[in-house]
Amino acid sequence: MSIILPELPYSKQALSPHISEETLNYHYGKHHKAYVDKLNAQIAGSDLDKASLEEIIKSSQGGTFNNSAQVWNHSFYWSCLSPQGGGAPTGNVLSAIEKHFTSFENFKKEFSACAMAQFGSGWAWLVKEGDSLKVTSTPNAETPLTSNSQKALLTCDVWEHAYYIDYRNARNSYLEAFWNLVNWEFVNKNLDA
Ligand code: MN3
Repeated sequence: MSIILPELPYSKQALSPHISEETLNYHYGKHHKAYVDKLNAQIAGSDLDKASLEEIIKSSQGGTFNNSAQVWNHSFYWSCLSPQGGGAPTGNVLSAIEKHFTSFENFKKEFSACAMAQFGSGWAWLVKEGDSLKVTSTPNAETPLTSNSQKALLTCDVWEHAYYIDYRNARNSYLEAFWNLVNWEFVNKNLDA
């Protein structure tokens, strides 16, 4: 069984002007695809050949971990974005955010500050931990999926390849654009699951 590159949930033009078609051509079409291709080469003929992506992530280290976790993180990230996204959260996510971060504005500030503070490549996350919500970041390919206590609700890719074409080195401008795309319906699904 090989790991499949999932279809993007929208067209490559759909996130423009916040994230351009050119960025998606590279970020999805080259970076995400390369993680899938390298992972398939690494697991071919090994005992992970028939494992699910989640099983591979939880049982591997080194290059196999990095590629498999990056495949999962990117698929999750694409689902966190939507051309119909942005604005204020709805449903249970709104009440949970107001409970744990006082207000949506305050949550945005904390999440963006966490994303800015991640040195080098990595990911910013909103996770559910026990009965609480928490903002956190991970370096490189690290993912809450390997945590026994955290469930990922929302992520933002802060590897430079996520924003360099559209915003050069200005991670803060990319983060401002990110808030126009957040798919709160998906975040709600993760919270309620
Ligand atoms: Mn990326």
